Amino acid sequence: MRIDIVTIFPTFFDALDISLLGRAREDGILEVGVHDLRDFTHDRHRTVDDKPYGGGAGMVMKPEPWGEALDAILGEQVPDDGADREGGPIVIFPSPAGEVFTQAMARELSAADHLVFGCGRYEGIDHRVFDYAGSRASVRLVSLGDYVLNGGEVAVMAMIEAIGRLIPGVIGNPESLVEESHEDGLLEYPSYTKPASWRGLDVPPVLMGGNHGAIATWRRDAQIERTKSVRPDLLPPAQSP
Ligand code: 6GU
Repeated sequence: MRIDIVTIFPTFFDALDISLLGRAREDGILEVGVHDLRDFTHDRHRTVDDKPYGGGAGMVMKPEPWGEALDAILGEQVPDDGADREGGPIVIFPSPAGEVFTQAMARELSAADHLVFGCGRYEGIDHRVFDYAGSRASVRLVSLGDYVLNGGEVAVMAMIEAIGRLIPGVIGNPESLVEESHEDGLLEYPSYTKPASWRGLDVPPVLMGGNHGAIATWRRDAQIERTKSVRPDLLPPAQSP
């Protein structure tokens, strides 16, 4: 997979060199390009923002640098003719006004060949940038959840980690992916390791008994209990009597 990121804080993404995703990049599974939006300006101050039409607080990101950045990244990949974009690049703009990012979305996006992330700052990006990007690629506005961040960088980092680890070959043991929170619609069961007794706290005996059926049942029950108490919204609606 190829990932391009447009941001006014390129060093923020230095952290992508480390850990699992750093290894995936060394192995050639993942290719990442980080682009400084200010490199696509032409004035002495490298201006990327201006006052909003209609007034109001804050600044809005100007469309011109975004247009040039998208042109440089997308190149001739998709003609501007409204053709079928299936399989083409997907441009993602992090936004608290977007659809909520989920494990299902991460899995879907992990199958793409090319993702482009556009990190907005200030009060947002001139809306025409989304329309223009939509004429060149599939566009999605995506939110991490119901709270406000100062800019898209932290959100994009989270999305890249969630997506990147689902790309085949990135995680050494793919089986570790199937029993995680959210993969089967439930939160994951609690895990324990040695010692069996620690500071007066004991590991549930069933996990040490070697009865695999009993262990599976205990884990499933623990998942359901945990989900009921912390995230009842994830459970199917209760049966009416
Ligand atoms: Cl994706 N961006 C910003 N700026 N704030 C957010 C968010 C994204 N998701 C939740 N809050």
